Amino acid sequence: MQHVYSGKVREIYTDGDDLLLVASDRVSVYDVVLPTPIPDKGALLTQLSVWWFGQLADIVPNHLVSATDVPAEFAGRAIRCRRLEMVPFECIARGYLAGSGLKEYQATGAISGVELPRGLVEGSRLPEPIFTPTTKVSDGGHDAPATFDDVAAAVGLSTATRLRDLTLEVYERGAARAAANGIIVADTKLEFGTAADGELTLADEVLTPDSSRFWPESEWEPGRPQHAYDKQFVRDWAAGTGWDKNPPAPEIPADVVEATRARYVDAYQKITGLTWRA
Ligand code: Q0Z
Repeated sequence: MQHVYSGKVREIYTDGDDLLLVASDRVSVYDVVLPTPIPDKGALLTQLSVWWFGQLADIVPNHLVSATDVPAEFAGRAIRCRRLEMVPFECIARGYLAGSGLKEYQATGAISGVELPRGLVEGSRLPEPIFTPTTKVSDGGHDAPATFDDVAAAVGLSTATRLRDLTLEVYERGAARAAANGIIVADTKLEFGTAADGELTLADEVLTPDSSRFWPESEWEPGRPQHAYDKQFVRDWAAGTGWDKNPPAPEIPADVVEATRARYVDAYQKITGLTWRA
């Protein structure tokens, strides 16, 4: 087993021909990783993603090999997956206006070349979900918007069309399931790759609160920043500490850790209908 990549909160190892994607209990705010872990966060996100792979299997094949055949030290919070030739774009679907999409809309009236109606505000629901890919920036910088035509120029029109259709189909399936249980999925980021047999394959993690914006439906109010389903307690606490958002971040108090863990459990349970192990 060889460690090949560290993200802010996840790691990648190679194991023979396979990859192991390992989710930690680390949490970040304002792009800074906090020193205090959220117990079970890595397992909750991994198991939610695994559940989604099963739910979405009729739409698109995925990279999952096993969620149990992983080293004991990573049990529950890692997957074994097939190593793919990755598509060099993040495939993002948006149903609501937030984040970099909001910024782009405010500056240009469009996101990734998709024209939107005037008068939308932060948190607005879009007339219909849209495909807003970004190019991956390798050195950890922020991703840059790409248009559908950029994707088509890189991978061909038929693959680009398939990526757009799959991304929107996965988003619509996921957003509908979450909405039925009080969670808005404002947007989601998908990664695809090509398997040895040439099949377009869903990779990475899917429809988790780390790869998507989850909002509590009961608190949705367009015209202001929305409350994050998972990290709102950490954000509110961080804002109240006077911390300047530069590393090192302060330790998270126990009550904020517990409230945040409860939100990850709640999102897992609401979406899957399963009970999280105690
Ligand atoms: C996913 C990422 C993570 C940091 C590479 N099946 C695959 N084949 C080849 N490459 C990847 C995958 Cl999933 C791949 N990422 C994203 C995941 C930590 C970055 F766990 N990078």
